[in-house]
Amino acid sequence: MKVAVVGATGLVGTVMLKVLEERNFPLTELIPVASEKSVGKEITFKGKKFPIVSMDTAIGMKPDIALFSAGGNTSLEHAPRFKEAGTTVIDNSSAWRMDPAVKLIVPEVNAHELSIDNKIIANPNCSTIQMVVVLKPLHDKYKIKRVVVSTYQSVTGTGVKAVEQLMNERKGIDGPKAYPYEIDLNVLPHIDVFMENGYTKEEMKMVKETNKIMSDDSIKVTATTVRIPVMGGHSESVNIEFENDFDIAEVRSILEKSPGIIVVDDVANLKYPMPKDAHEKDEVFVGRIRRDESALKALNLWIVADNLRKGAATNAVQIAEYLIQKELV
Ligand code: 2RA
Repeated sequence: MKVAVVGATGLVGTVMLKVLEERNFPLTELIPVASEKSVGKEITFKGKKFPIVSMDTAIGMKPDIALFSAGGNTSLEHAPRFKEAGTTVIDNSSAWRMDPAVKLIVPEVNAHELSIDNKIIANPNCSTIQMVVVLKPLHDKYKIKRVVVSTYQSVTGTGVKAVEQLMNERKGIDGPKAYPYEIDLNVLPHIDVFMENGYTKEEMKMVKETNKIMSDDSIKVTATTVRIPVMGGHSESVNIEFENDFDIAEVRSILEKSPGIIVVDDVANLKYPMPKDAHEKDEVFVGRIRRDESALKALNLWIVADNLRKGAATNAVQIAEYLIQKELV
């Protein structure tokens, strides 16, 4: 399997390479792709050095799969070129996610939708991925009416510049700014741009992507997404209202048996999911499982995952693994 990683030197691209290595992905040739300024440099993969090549060179090499994490504009311009060359593209940007002709995939939820005809596949937004992994088994059992989610998102979701801003502020030194305000000892209720309806683009991604991935527009979703000064991953407080009532012990049992989920829920011993524990892990961690006593048939959960792994790189690699397993590529 010839695999291109487009954006190989970026935060997510670097993690994609790490995940491919860790999971011993069945690749026969690796094609790292980055901007012109990086062409000619080398990356090390499984102890071997690989030269970074240009987009045109990579397309000419006709990879079987191209994992993209290089921004929406790059993906809009070049993903169709890879598709023309016979490559299946799995794109981490938001460019294709809401295109009705493009599948938006979280393997634990809707990998079954994939077919050999899907040559551009969209990887959902990190904050959406970790939430729908948990919603899916509960929706199947109790049918979800409404979801209210508040997120607490790592600066790594913004990128290297944001991490540098946080670390510089910690050291009391000036430097490049990724945010309009200080992020250290602060929180910003503002991720991406504000829309006409007063929501941010990040919040509307969670709303629209959830309905598309769950294939159910009847699920009402509202979101408040917040940036916080942490590194290890995104955390989410999720309130779910169901059509049908539930038993807490059964909810816990369903989640414990669901793919990709680890339940950490023992408050008597102060056991609950935290970004520090989710960091560099591929699972979605769920805790603080409790009935919402203010409403009928409603549940509160706390969901944590590494946004660079399950929220981006690992989910994309898992899609690629599924395509190979089902001989769709
Ligand atoms: C963020 N989910 O956290 C967005 C994009 N990675 O900034």
